[in-house]
Amino acid sequence: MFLHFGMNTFTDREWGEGKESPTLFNPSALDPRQWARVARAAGFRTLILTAKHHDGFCLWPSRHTDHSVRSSPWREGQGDVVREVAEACQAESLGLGVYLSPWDRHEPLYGDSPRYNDFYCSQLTELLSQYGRIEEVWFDGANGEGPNGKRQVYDWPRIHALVRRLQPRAVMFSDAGPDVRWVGNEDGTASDPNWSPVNPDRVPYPGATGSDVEEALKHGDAAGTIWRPAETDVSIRPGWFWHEKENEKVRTVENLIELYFSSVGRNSKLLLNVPPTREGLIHSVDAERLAGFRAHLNQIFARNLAGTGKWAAQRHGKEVRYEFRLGAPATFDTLGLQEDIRLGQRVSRYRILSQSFSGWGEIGSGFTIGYKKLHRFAPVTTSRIQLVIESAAAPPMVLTPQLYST
Ligand code: FUL
Repeated sequence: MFLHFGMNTFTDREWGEGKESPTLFNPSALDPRQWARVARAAGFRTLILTAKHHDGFCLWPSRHTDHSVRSSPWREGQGDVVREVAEACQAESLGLGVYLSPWDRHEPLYGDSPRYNDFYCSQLTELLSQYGRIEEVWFDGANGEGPNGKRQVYDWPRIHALVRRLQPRAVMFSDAGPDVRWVGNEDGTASDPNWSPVNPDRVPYPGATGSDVEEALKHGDAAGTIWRPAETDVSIRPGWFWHEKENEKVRTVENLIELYFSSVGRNSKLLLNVPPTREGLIHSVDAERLAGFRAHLNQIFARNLAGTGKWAAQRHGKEVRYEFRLGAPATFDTLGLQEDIRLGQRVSRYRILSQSFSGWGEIGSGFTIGYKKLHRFAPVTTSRIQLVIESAAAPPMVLTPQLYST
């Protein structure tokens, strides 16, 4: 779960300018434990908090700037949101991730490249050394400076090395990875094909632009040399931050299920943003939707009708044909495929067939599978299904299918 919370929560904006007075930050009932409970009940594993968004206001008392919670009236300047979130994650057995915006509209050093890089690394050091284990570090590529704005050249090799040294198990996210890549849009849809391998030259740094960048982010590369799976970041509301007027625009349970199928169901991780309110709580509407989302997912995936059976594979020239037989005919409308990704990602085109009294009929088709691919279709009743791999980058290794009835 992504949590956008900070100065913008209090100014009702999406991008602050960096000139906001810290006195505006004053959540009346901040309770990260409530965020963590909501997240855990909904099945999330990690909370990623905007420790600093583009406006530069820090949710922890950084020693390197006054523009932080320390200058706010909240907890009389003694508070630390990052610490409270870290403790809540620990208490609820969740991982913790941090978003530290590279673009900083408040910090005067921004644009003075070497000095800002020092500043940024100092802030990162605080976040990565004071709050226990960090699962993910999120580098946002956004920059709204425009052609006449400040120009900051980030020292990415140094930044990456710092994360590796301080939190060797953390994954780093950005357009350009290095570990997890942006999926190329913010509407919650991964593409097909979606290769986890990438050719790193195509997106050389976070925020890189160019005609090929979007394609590279969306699809990855069949022949890529680096394993960099896509992460789909999307908000449960129209904005990333909480706005009173959007309380009526929270995604419905149905829409959240769509998101699940268009992200997790297309070989991507889902990073769903749920922004806390000005009080410092997850709003009841969002909490309700998330509970409904979990209940619906549980219902869909309650029972895998495929049991523990195995595929039988046969090669027909260039094609590999997998066949799966059920002990008795079953009715299902959702099918999950997975490759054994310990051996890499290989499948590049396939069709799924089911046998009925009138013969074999197609119930789905696609390009890549990867870690997970989910298909939904009108209910079929059958005891035999086939997966025809029409092309693959190497001999395919597809795991037993999963069959569900919703
Ligand atoms: C974007 C930012 O500009 C948005 O404010 C938000 O943080 C989103 C996740 O990334 O690049």
